[in-house]
Amino acid sequence: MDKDKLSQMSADPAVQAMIPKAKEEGIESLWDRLEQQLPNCGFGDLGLCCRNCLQGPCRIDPFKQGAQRGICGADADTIVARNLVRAIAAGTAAHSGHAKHLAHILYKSAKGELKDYPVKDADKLNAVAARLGVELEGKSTEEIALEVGRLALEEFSEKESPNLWAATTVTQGRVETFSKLGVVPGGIDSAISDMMHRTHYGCDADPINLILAGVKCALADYSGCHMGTDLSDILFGTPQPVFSEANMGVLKENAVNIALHGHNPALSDIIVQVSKEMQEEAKAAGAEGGINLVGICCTGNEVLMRHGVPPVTHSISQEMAVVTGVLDAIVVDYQCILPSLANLQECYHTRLITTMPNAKISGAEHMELDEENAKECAKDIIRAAIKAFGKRNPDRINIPQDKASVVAGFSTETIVGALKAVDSEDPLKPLIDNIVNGNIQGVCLFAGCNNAKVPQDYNFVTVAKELAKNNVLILATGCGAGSLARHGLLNPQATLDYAGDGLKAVLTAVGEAAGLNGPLPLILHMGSCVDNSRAVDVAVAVANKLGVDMDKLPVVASAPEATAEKAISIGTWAVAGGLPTHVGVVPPVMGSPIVVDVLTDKARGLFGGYFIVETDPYKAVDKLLGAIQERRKGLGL
Ligand code: BF8
Ligand code: SF4
Repeated sequence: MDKDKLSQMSADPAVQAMIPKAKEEGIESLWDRLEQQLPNCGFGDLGLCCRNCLQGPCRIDPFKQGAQRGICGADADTIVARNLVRAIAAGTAAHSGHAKHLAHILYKSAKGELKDYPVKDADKLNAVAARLGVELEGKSTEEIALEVGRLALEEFSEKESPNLWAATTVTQGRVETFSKLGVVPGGIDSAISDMMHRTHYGCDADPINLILAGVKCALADYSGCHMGTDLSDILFGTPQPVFSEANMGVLKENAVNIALHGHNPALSDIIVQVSKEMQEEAKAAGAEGGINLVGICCTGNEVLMRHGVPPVTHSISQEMAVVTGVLDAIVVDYQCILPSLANLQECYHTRLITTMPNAKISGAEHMELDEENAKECAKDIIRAAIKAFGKRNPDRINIPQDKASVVAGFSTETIVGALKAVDSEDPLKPLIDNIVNGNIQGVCLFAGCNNAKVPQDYNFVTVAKELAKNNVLILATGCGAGSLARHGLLNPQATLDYAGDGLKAVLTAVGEAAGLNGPLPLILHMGSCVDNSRAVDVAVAVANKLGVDMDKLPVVASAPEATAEKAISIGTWAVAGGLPTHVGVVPPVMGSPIVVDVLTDKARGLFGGYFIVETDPYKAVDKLLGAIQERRKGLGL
């Protein structure tokens, strides 16, 4: 296949090696389907198609007089705003559904109903409980867990008071801004439901009112993300620095390769735990290398952060992991799983195993997680993979050798711990001093997915390298962190190769003080997409220490290859949180001048944050650096 064409699909050499193999073997890939879909519908692209009632679909033609309203009279601005906020609601439902699942597990576990889910990190439990106002004195871990589980579940329903997870984790200044604008979320599910109500036929037709409600829902999404992080840490442990590798070279020909894919650690963490006991079973089946667990997408991030499980690939290249011919099973929970994985079973022995009642895929085998017998379930799933190992087709095997070393596990606690090695009394001081003296110009959080419209990883790698060269400290989550990991940017060598002098000096000083024998990695992996909340915690701590609000900090965010509706929710709360937020693909809002104006300009007056839509990565770098410099100037730096 033509080299140029391949590099238009993915910048990852392992993926580039697998695409032609897939072609030869007659596999239809995501990129084939992209071609079949092009050109995208122009109305949908602009956000100008409405299907919210049975009279439609209605489309607004921006170039044609006389078709400026849908049948009911909704205009372009209303239709675009409705579509946008429905996407925010969907993202919120996904993130918070994940958190709610963990809240049920914590609650039932505290009642003694789930033996396989004990509290693993009591310190984190106590810290979260104290933040939520739970009295700790004289209570057992189970009693505290019960209370936190109950409070978490209450956060979903109708409530008068502000959502605790949002209210207790942002700056006072943000609380005031959100109160003034009427966007303080109460119950998370109520916020989602309100979004569906107001976008129903004949309801909210004021684009500004719709967008503000969308912001409120996005802040409920933030609560869900933060809750997801907190409860995962309580149940499965708060991540510590961990060494691993990333990309397809982590697959082993002589081992049973099992990919853990989706988002929630509820099953995947248990699989990691029991896999240790099952190595002999795998060996007895002829797999000398035993069981080799690998990660895909955010479930991959969860098990990387806590156990060092190496990620094999992410997001749009998930099919290509199957094309290697050595993946024996893909075990999925929910979100970001390509249904096409089921079709690949026609050509490869790889078993696709669904495990959640709300994410079945036709053609896949369903082995539902029974939380009361989680370890047994996990063992059954591993046995299914061991069986599949014997069915490999030797003619189909080709493992790309690409892999990069990765240091992950940068929870807020890890970062503060590393800074404590420099100043045990006042850990944030070294970070702030270096921002003030300019060694660190600012901070950028990379988040979000790969997108088939962008050569995979190209925007991530280009923007990250340029920002690092300009002494911007980089944090990353989600498939963004995965992308940067596969390209070798999450290790100390990358710091030496790509960091500007100031950044290099800081990462080296902190890394050496923390006993790493070298610098911290160029980019700090903070976890999965819900773990964007960890980055907020760091920014809030810095803002509080400096005595300014979030919208004054030289902190920016970038989702240069965003795809999922969840990314729209996160981007919206990042903007509401005061951050200039770059998106590298054009979201379907361009059909409404009012919506575009609010998101990219008016938001700034209301929240301090705003969207930067820029598809050219080099121009995006200029804009992000410009935003950082403007903030520095505002702080007198
Ligand atoms: O929640 S970055 S493709 S896996 S949505 Fe999905 Fe996007 Fe990946 Fe993580 Ni986040
Ligand atoms: Fe058309 Fe209005 Fe129905 Fe939307 S809600 S499909 S614009 S009639």
